[in-house]
Amino acid sequence: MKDIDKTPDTLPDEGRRKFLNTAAFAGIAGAGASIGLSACNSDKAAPAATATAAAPAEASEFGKYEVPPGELDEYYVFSSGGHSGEVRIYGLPSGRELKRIPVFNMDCMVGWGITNESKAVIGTRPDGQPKYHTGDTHHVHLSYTDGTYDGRYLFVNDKIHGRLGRIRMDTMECDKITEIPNIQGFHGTFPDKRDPVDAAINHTTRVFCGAEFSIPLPNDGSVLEDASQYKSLFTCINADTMEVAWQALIDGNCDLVATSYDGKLAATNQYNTEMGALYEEMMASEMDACLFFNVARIEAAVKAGKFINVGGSSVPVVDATKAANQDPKSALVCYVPIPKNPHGVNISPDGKYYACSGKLSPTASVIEHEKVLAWFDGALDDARKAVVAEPEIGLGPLHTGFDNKGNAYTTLFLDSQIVKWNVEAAIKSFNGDQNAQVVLDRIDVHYQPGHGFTSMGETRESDGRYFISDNKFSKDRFLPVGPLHAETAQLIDISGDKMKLVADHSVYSEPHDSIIVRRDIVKTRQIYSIDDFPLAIKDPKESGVFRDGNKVTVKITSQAPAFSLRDFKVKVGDEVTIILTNLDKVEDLTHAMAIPKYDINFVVNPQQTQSVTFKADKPGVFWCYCTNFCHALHLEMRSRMYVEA
Ligand code: RUQ
Ligand code: CUA
Ligand code: CA
Repeated sequence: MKDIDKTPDTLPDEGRRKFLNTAAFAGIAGAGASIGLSACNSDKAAPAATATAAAPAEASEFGKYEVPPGELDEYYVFSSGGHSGEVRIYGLPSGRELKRIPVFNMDCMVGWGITNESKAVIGTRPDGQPKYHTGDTHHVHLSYTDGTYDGRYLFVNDKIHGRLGRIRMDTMECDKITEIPNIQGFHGTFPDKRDPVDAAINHTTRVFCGAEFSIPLPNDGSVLEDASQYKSLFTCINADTMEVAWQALIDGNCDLVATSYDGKLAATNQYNTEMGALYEEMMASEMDACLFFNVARIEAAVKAGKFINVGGSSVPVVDATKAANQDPKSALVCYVPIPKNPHGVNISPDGKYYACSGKLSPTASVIEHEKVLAWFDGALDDARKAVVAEPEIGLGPLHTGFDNKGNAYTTLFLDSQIVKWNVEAAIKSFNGDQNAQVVLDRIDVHYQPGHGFTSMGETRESDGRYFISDNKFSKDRFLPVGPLHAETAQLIDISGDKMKLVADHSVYSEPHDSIIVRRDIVKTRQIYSIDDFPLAIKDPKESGVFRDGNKVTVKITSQAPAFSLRDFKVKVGDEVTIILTNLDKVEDLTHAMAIPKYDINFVVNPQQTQSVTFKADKPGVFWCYCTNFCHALHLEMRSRMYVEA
């Protein structure tokens, strides 16, 4: 640490990069060293903004990537919000943040976690409060039709509590949340792209979910310390009903997830084949694996009753452990050995290859889809032979995005770089062609990239225009804001031979993964249909206070700048339900209702109905006011709740 302490506060870009790299590498090399993969071992205060990577000569071009006032972006970026438990939307190339969609978190802006309607989606405890107050979103993916985004749904995982959230894209609101039984650390997720059996179903009907942390099954306290008895499950959820369809018991753990374009395979990389409980144990062996699930065979096994149930759950669990799957011709899963603690598995837009990077090995393994299918047919004697290339690309490779020209772009965490490499050249080189030029370009990013993704790159319509590097450290890139820096999403133009860094977008901590979606794919609505809400109050004349014993329903409508009830009276001890319908039909004319001391704040968009239920436990006068600026008389838009003692 002494050397680090001597590090000057202001390092030029190159010096800082080397320092980060050395520090990070020292962590890996030293057995038992506590810093591991972290590069964040400087306890220095953030330097004032100093470094600029761009050469001045390039500066004049940056205007090309700006979006002038009044003009719209070309792409949407959907991004997970990490600790916040939300999903975020920003525009590209501008980087302008457009919206945050609450999913696993509470949000007063919309009343998520506060209204009865949102609580019904989130799930509640017996006292009516949300079951969980925390979330950890990592991976976002849209539903597919014909191998490209169809703009119906967006799926997002919650790593902490093992939940999958679904967002309907017309209103960009979460409409379903499913908690997966018997897992912990739900990390990778991916929707399928077509049905493995029925060729007529060419859209998403399943979502696959990988459990990263192995646990005792059942996790009821009967097994605690003995990690050799822990297990992981790989889960399939029905994308339409959002019910858990089946789970597969595996050896080792799951990390990220990918799906094939033909619907036949779902993949998960695995960094803990060792089944260690401590990180030294998890990096003990030279090889881990990438698993490929044969979806049709698993579902046939479920149909044939070849499953068990675990931990009191009724979900069928098939046996996808190695011991039970020795014969490829009947195997439910194929374990492809991959070097050391791989992270990330991504499929190329032509559907032919998976890239699975080593993290602790400087390699990307290229796995050929057809070869995995051949293994399942008994035509490949060794699953390792499905690996058709394994180029050395740099240190700490994590995630890979693809363009439309056969090139891959992999984030190098330790090198703080993006490396561009050619897949076919890597295969040639693997086969002995010494002239094959595998690595085509490298570019510095700032710093320690995690996810990286290309525009439309997870679809057949990958367009090769942009790459975003979601970096884990930003240090000197933005004005310091205290100990936790803003994160960076760096925009790279990949349309030419050379990658060009064209923008540093700051992002609120901490996006894990994002996708870049062409704007024509996303079709939203601005006005709800009043009939979508069973509780809707369609006429202000239906407003009023309706009492049934000590249960009181207050029906109110809003039309700028007034609520239909100027006041309403309830009694201490009543269980009060307020139903509010916004009768305004004008786009963007949203109202809201906040009630001081009663912890209530929610919005109603045009033609939307929302409700809240609470105990009237405080007597007095309470101003119910509109919190969304809606009209010149917005401040005057109020009602009074009288609570009689
Ligand atoms: S993981 S930095 Cu949660 Cu997406 Cu790879
Ligand atoms: Cu209605 Cu402000
Ligand atoms: Ca390992």
